[in-house]
Amino acid sequence: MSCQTPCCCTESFEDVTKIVAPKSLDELLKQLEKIFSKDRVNVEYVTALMKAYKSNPEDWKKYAMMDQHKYTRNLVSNGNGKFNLLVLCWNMSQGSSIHAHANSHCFMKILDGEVLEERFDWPTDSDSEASMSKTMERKHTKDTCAYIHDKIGLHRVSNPSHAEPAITLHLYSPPFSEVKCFDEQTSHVTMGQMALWSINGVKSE
Ligand code: CSS
Ligand code: FE2
Repeated sequence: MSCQTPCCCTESFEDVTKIVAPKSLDELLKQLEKIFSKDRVNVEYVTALMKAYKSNPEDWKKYAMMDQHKYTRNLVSNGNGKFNLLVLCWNMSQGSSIHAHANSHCFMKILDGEVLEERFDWPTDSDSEASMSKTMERKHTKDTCAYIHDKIGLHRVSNPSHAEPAITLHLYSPPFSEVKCFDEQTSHVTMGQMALWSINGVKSE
């Protein structure tokens, strides 16, 4: 059984004070594989571990493929089936829709630039045509790590800069390929595909 409640895992089955900062993205991935081989997810520990890795473009540049029209998802690893690790590239002013996370854990570490996260409540009635209510907005800066789960709410992520791209590292566990997307004005739901722009540094067809 994996833990379904994001905030219940503060027991010290992994001790945050004993984190050894990963010296590279590869090292981070190895530590993540070990952690996620267990059935429980310690949100606090994974957040701290992803934060402890100091972003080095040499590690992730092969995954950083930008597109002019839409942000890209670039698969780094499928985490032995336990998680997907992706580099997302946000060109100037690009952003996601408002979306959920298929009941998975979502960790987002900033590798370069800054992103804006806007959080929303789940609509109470998606047939009501009511606009969605924003609960929070926050900028995330380089080397910080954010976390969200459906139990916390919904969010939209964007690169607010008109001058600099932003690069983020996302871990989704369990992995998923479809997400619920929401229209801000009407709360209407559509399904979105988590299409991959590249896999292991190779552009998808
Ligand atoms: N879930 C979004 C990115 S923000 S977590 C996506 O992959 O499109
Ligand atoms: Fe998200």
